[in-house]
Amino acid sequence: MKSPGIEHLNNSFSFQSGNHRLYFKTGKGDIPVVEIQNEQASASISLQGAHVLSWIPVGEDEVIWVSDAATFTQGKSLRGGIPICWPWFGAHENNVAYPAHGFARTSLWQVIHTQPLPTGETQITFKLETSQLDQDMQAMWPHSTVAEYRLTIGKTLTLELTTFNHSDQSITIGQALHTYFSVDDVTNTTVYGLEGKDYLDKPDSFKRKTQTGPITFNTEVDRVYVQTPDDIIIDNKQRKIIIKKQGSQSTVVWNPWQQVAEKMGDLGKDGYLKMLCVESANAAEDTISIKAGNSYKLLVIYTVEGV
Ligand code: TA6
Repeated sequence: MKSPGIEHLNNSFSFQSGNHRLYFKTGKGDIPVVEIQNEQASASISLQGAHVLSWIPVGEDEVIWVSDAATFTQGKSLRGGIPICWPWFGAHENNVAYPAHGFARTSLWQVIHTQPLPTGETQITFKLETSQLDQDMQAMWPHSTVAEYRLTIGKTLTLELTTFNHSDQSITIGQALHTYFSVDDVTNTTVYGLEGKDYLDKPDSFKRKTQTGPITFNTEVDRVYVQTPDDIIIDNKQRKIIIKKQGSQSTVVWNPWQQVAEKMGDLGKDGYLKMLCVESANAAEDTISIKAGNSYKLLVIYTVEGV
């Protein structure tokens, strides 16, 4: 889909009242970006992938990590932020030539609504309609499906991804909000909430294992924790990030560690020490079946607490 142009976006959706402001600009790689400022936070979201690039609650440091070496290219994924993996997670089940994590993160999303809320937060809603994608993508996903993504930006960040099945058959989706959290030092970071849960260990041929105790980081971690709908806490000594979720059965935890990061080439120097992905997902055995005419919502709320 073609970008509607910054002027048109600003005419249709920008607003400013006092310190509350939302406007569009051309970002890196000529990709439109929406900038949001209110009394509780600021945020920046790329229209390609409806990809959150920054969220800074007032008085806090940046919560979202974007690699120094990230490349911003139309139609290509970007290292960092909050990529939306949809309508499948990881490699496609039947065709490895299809893009990993689906096509939502590399597609241009439409802005359909913006609103200053009486709470002082800002709301913006994006939409991706598969019937408007190019032929190649429609061939990969021949089901009439719409994704709506509503973000509420304030002291907390609320992300709601709703999938509408407009086709006349059931569909099965995999999905993740593949959030790269900014951490001071991943070796000083602990993830709580997955103790005793089963996970599929990607670096060990997806073997099923059980988590003992909280998760700490001193090697590559690339795991899909299944049947994990409960809250997660990332504690990196400087602060805690609390992840509350609904409609997310899986949690993916990923840090590539040094060797894999070097091969990937876009994590920047020692970038792997500064990031941690904790992804609210429906993946592996937790994919979601949506009947014809029905919808499914994944809801995630992030809060930051200083310690
Ligand atoms: O969510 C974890 C993961 O699937 C890892 O296996 C790792 O490859 C990562 O995502 C990044 O994927 P990407 O396609 O963005 O390079």
